[in-house]
Amino acid sequence: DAIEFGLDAPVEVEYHDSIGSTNERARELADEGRTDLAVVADEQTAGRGRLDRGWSGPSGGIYCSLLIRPDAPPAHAPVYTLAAAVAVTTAAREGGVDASIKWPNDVLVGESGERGGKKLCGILTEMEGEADRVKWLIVGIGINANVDTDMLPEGATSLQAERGEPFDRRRFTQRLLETFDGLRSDPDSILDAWREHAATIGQRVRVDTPGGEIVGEAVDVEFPGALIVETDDGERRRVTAGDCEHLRP
Ligand code: BT5
Repeated sequence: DAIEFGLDAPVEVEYHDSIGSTNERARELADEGRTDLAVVADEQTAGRGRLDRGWSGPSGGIYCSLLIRPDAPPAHAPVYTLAAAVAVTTAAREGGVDASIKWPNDVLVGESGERGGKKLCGILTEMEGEADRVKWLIVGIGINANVDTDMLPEGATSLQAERGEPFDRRRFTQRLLETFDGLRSDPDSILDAWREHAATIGQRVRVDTPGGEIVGEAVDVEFPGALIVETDDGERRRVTAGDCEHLRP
């Protein structure tokens, strides 16, 4: 069930059965001046997460990097991470898996359950700016699709494990690319869709930010992707980067 066969995507797709990292490959294509394409693989052997963390990429997954050159300042980059999270969540829900987004870059399943959500997907957005404009932007999306959970780190889940049967990875990838394509030129629609698909809004959260830890209630998201947290002393904090944990009441 390789993704390649019969994929009907809104952008050009470069497909690999196995690759080190689709983000690395997309970067090579960016350096060649290319744009509006997706690098997609079934297996990744040297996948990367944020902050030098790794990403497990067993065969049966969907590893996808979108290369775009939006006419936008570098500061707008986070909104494309939100758009990708919406696209993954949409495709998962269409397939019967009740996924939701954890700010900023995770898609979880079972967030409303007692033990908290399990990670289905992670997103790594990389960018180069040039004179106040984005030169290239790569949105790397790793989805545990038809993968056994014992191939994954603790706390992870897969589409197949959640539904009890394999997903059509081609269809999922197609819906992912279509949804992202439909959102990417309209930041307002991205934020609206994000709020609709997010688990984080309304939760009590702890966010580890470069400037220290913030605890409070997540009340909204603001362009280009900042989380608004109301702390216990009633202060409204605007968090632009960090790792977020949903706290159980
Ligand atoms: C992410 O980082 O969640 C971003 C992952 C992006 C992966 C995609 S795959 C396509 C493209 N090519 C790449 O090389 N990368 C992108 P972060 O929030 O830092 O989370 C990383 C952490 O998630 C790790 O430290 C593990 O704890 C956990 N993890 C690793 N592999 C996982 C998996 N397959 N499923 C769930 N959790 C995983």
